[in-house]
Amino acid sequence: MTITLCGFSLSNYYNKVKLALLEKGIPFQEEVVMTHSKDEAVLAASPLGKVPFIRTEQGTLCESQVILDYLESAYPAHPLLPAEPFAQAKVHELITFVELHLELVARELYGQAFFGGTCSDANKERVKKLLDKNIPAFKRLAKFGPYLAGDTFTQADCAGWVSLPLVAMATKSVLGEDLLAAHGVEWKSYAKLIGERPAAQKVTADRKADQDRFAAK
Ligand SMILES: N[C@@H](CCC(=O)N[C@@H](CS)C(=O)NCC(=O)O)C(=O)O
Repeated sequence: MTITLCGFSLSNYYNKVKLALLEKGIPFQEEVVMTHSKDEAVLAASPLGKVPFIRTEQGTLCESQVILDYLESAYPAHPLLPAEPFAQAKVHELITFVELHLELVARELYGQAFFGGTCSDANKERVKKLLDKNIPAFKRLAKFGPYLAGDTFTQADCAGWVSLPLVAMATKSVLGEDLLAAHGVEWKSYAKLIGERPAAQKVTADRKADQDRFAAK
């Protein structure tokens, strides 16, 4: 059974799935698909035109967390979730905080931070207010022990490693302050630790190569 990971390597959610595939040692191939596609085949796989999605012999799946949970059930070797149901739910809880309460909120800033757009003052204020509430809440749950959910690398690290640096960079660039650091989240040492893993090094190398190709255009 071959898996095709569709999307592009500058996407944090694409890299979340890619990191999980590499960590689990699942063979896969990559297919470049950009966002906002009008292609019927892409929309059939990812109706909102978001990336990533995967193609499997049984069909397609979108939404990175859905994909990670499918991979976990279909390929139980090299687990990225604890076997015990409550511990498993705690990992999912952390992922929800990273993605729904931090990344999705900070995403409002990405246009200005990374793509030359502008964010209105009202939006900046709204985002700052939300993150000032959500980051301390995340901090109460995150263990950094040294991994997000404790002493073992899990799915939460696939989500955290790709998204926490973006939250920090976007807030620093647009709000003038790295809000994660301001609230005492030691994301830099955490990102360094995860970034030393061979799977993460591959994700980073591929992203940088694509960034260079993109800049050259
Ligand atoms: N909840 C989705 C989020 C995926 C997502 O937002 N991907 C971005 C690229 S990093 C995207 O496709 N953006 C285009 C859009 O939102 O229309 C997931 O976990 O897969």
